[in-house]
Amino acid sequence: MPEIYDLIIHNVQLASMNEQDSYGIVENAVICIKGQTIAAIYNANDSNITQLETEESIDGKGYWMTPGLIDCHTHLVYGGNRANEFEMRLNGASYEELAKAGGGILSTVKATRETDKDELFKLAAKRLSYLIDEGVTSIEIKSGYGLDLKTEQKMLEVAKELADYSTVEVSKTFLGAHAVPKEYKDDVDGYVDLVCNEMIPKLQGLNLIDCVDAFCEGIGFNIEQTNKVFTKASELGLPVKLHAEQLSNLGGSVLACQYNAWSVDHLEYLTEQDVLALKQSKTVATLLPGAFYFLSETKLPPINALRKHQVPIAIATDSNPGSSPCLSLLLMLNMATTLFKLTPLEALRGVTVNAAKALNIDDRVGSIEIGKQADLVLWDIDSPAQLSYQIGGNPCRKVIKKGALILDKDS
Ligand code: DI6
Ligand code: FE
Repeated sequence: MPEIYDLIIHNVQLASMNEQDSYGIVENAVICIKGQTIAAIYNANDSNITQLETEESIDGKGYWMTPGLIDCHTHLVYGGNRANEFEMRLNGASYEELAKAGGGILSTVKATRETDKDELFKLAAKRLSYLIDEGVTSIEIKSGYGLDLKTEQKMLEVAKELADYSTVEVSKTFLGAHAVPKEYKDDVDGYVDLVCNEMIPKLQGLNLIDCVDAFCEGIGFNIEQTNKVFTKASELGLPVKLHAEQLSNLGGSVLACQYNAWSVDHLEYLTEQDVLALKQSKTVATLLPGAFYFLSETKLPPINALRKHQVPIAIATDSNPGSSPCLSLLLMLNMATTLFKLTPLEALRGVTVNAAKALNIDDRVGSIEIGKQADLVLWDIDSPAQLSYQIGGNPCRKVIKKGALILDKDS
């Protein structure tokens, strides 16, 4: 008796992303899905192919298929926007000056505190829909625009509800140490204590934290304060990641590696010495070309050193109202190649396999392999490089999440 599959997708060019140095291409592929899982992959010329039986099938029309894309660094839940500050910056004010003047992150904190949960949800769901439209099937969402227990909780609850509502998977990151709230303006250590002793334990108790993050920066938290947050997270068995080396080098990446961080993110000011620490760890280097671009940064992350030492590189939107108001992961592929000179293969690995590593979900998503979750995207493109090359004109045609068609632009 031949096995009966739930779904078969045939007539696709497969970029499986399951090899280090290639797209892992299978021409004229047939993907067989059982439940939520990839059960078999064939080439249409295979002799067994005639025996396949299935409940449902999709003609892939010769489209390319990649793994569902993964946006592994976003701040998608927030109130308001900062188009006004954007305008001020263009009239001469710097990002750091705006932050110091109580603008920047704190103006979004004010707006987020004032926005009720339903409205926050609506705003974030709309943003998420743009990402899904371009093939995103897993996403990370950070808190960090509440900076008090109530609002941090509200943000993380919205992130959790987005997962149920949208069918994509959401990894929830607690970023209480994102900025110092005005109530603690003169007592940063007091705020760090609040984060460690109250927020992390309570929010973990509510099952709202998958990972703990901090902004280790001159306008954020110093190494000692970051270390305190990481110590607490580790005591409670929570993994960590870090915003590090974005505007200066404080040594956050080396610290994060000592805690086996899932990733360190931004990294424009990372040194080759820091890269060696990454090499010794499993920590992923997540690059955020949208923030680099939007802040008109000129210091490039040390791409060649990361390459030389084979540190896995992920790419994400950093979607946030201040430094990367970006709702297109495909645009990040383009910027990763044009601004950071990643190859199209490296860029695509950055939003598939390596992004999965950065969220510690690479055992089930990030590549197309038998036994992995059927998170798949069909693209109307002539080659995988076109995903990085093309600017605009979204070529995504179908999105499949856990074996179910969640978006179909051909129907
Ligand atoms: N680094 C960033 O790029 C964002 N947060 C962070 O820690 C910026 C957040 C904002 O400006 O609202
Ligand atoms: Fe960020």
